[in-house]
Amino acid sequence: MRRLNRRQFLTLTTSSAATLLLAHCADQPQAQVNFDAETPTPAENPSSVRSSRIVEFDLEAQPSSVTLGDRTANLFTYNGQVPGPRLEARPGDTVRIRFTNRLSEPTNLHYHGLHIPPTGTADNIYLNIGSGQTFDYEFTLPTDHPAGTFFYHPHLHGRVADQVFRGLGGIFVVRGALDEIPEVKAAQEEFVFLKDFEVDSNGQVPNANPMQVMQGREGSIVTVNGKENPTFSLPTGGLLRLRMVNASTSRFYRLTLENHPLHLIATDAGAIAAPVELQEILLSPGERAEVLVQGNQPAGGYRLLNLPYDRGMMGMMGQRGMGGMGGMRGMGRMGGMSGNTAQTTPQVLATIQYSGSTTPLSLPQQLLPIADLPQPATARRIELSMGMSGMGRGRSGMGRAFLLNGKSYDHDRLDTTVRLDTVEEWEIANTGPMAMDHPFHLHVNPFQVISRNGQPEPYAAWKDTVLVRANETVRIRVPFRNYPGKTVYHCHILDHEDQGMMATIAMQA
Ligand SMILES: [Cu+2]
Repeated sequence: MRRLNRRQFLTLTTSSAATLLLAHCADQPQAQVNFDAETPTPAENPSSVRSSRIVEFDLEAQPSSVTLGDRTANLFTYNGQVPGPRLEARPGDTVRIRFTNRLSEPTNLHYHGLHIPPTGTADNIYLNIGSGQTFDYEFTLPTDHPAGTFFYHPHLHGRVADQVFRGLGGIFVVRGALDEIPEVKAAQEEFVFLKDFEVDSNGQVPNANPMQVMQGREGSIVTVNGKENPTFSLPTGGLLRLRMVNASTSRFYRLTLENHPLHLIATDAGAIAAPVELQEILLSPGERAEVLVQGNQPAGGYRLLNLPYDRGMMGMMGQRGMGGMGGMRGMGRMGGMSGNTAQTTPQVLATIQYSGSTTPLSLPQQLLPIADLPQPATARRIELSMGMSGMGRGRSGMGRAFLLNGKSYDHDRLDTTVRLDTVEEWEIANTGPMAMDHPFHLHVNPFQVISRNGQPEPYAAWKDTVLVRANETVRIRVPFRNYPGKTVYHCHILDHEDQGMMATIAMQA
């Protein structure tokens, strides 16, 4: 690693983003920052410093013993920690990740939400990195890549739900224009990595049974940044920026903060045009949201709550939310792993504690414009459904198949072909008498939601995962840009994905 000369170092540290990144590296010794030795970097021009930067990280997937609350849990981790180290880069950066698999099974990495190639050493989910192997990921973020909160996790089909449930996942931050908006920059930044776990009395993660797999497994230990009910401090008059990621295999989070509205500033793939005041936010697996919280209430502690939400029982068990599986729900409350807790009381996720005071900070009026998408060249319909399984692949132990357009995932089948530099409109319908909620995720290209059941979306936003509720039809518009190659779209209840609710898309020049 080339040492920075003093002039470059001073330039970089006068930029707050660079300071954050360097500070971050200091507390996470695995992360390194390199600066391209070949490219001259005029110190007077910070943007050219950024555009020539190389950021390097070492990541090891490994079995680790981790403390979760008052328990010791034998989990899968990146670099021994849960969540994995936070990786940070800027638009235009070249990212190198030396990835080593110290698990006893194959795995790989998916860069959820990043607009990078689906091929080669980038967001290539077809890689199979065997036990003991090292692989060098390398990709360059486009210079117009949005700033936002992204998410890396394994994506080796058939093992995704289990590896994520055992602990694999981390945040990938892209810092850019959103972070430079003065009010956003002034806010205290905190990350909220939402993840549930289950461990038995020996600290082992239990295997999911077929019912749990069918519903999507949930754990009874619900954590924020690997901790139960952590505290975030907020000065009176200040602003708190919560950057929230649902990193769970299957659990949904219906988030609300006592006595404080949430001012949404960014969704999955970056900023929205102006803050939107919300009383609650629902995050299904894979979704992210960034909110600002104003410290304008009487000093004290306020709980970030996960409100009850029923994402649908298996239809065959009876009416949605009407009990059906009372035993299973009871088990969830008592602490055992369930398929779908359908919890009935709010859970405390974290506490916002007032501490000190500051000159009152205001909310931003505007954030970043969101491009209108042109009329689509092509329309498609994608049906999410659960059928009776035949003899094919993707069969669940309970005889249910998880299907996209009536088919279970087949690695060798190409389901959708699109042309680069076109915009498509997709109608995603969650159909069938046994429907439950499915979060729909498309790799590589973010999209905008146009309508839900015919109701126009209230504000424009870039998404890569959208919840399609039972018996709902969601229309999205997707611009396919930059990168040819094959990738997938799928349900982000990862047990459903592993069981076949996934399809292959080819982007062609
Ligand atoms: Cu699903």
